[in-house]
Amino acid sequence: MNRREFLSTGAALSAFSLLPATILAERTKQMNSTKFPQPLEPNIVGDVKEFELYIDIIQHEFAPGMRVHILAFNGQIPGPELRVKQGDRVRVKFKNKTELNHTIHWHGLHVPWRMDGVPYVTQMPVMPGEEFVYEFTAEPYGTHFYHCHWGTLLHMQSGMFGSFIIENDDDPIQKQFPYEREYTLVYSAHDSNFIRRELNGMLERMKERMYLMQNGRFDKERFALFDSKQELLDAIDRGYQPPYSLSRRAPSELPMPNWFTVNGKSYPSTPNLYIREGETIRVRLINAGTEEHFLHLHGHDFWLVCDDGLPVPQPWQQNTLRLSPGKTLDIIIEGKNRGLWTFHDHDTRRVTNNGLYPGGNLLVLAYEDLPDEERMVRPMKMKMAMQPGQKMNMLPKVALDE
Ligand SMILES: [Cu+2]
Repeated sequence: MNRREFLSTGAALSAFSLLPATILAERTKQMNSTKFPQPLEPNIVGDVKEFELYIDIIQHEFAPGMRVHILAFNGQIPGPELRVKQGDRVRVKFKNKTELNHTIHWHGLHVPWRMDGVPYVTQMPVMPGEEFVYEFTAEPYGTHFYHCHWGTLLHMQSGMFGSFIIENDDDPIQKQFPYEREYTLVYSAHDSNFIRRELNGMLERMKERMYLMQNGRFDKERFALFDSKQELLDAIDRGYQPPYSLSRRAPSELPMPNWFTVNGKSYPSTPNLYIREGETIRVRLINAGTEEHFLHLHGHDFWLVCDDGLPVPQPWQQNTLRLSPGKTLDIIIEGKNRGLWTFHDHDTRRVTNNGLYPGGNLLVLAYEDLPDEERMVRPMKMKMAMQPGQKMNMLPKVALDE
């Protein structure tokens, strides 16, 4: 199949899966419920909610037929959703099942500093096979997330992130905009070539390091591994050349994301947001990736109600928002204009898969109570079909000013 044929196949696929009959089918709706972060059940130990998270390497499918090896919390990307009440005592037992180092950082939470998950600042990295226990009180209220803080450029885009929702029984958003359903959407961007190359390289280096450690021949400097910043500075004074001075990687080798995901999936596998006429829904948006997203909703103005988890003093309406890396925004959508409406990045480079449109973080706001007569669409192939003996009097131009 050449590139032109592939593109036209892509367009046909897009049109097909956006048909109301497909998107509103009971089977599609059932499958859709699995496309959101699944909440992790805590064990209740005394007055503590105890969660168990582990990290391992799995094979994951961004879109049908596109599989990559990634780092996944509890076998999922994003990791499971941790959802607690404000003021809850939380314990997270984190087990590292990979041959790489990791930590967990609680993004937006006010944890004691020793629980902040920054290697060599607040704790030593959690080494292969090791376990680390995080414990803190859930503060403040709102939409937050967690992610690995070791080798973040690789580890985050490889899948090490998940939503962390802190609820309040006296929810100010629920009071102002009574909503029945809510959805969590975690955005990310991935360079699949970078992930493959770097993960393989890291695993090779770790194998060598473990071997040398077991044989008492491990050399800290060779692996750029120091116990403190001072130890590194002292080594440099003695003539040690840190990796960055040897220019291991050119700026052009920095990742160029070619996959843009929502909840770990790219279109056509992205989740749909179902709504009914007259219903109000809350959508929690989290950007766990490296790219800025300009999310635009067709046919509606939504309310921006929370910024970084904090309720904004005066919610306001807009139809395009800017979701910067590390930011969380909560929006309220009111079901006032029935139909099927796309919700996508207006930086259209991010609605592609491996450079081809359509793809990326394109998703649909779908009115599930759309009347039957509005679900009918005349299929493209019937429209295009030529009658026998019919003559085309207009041939399409295939090239312009070439
Ligand atoms: Cu990690």
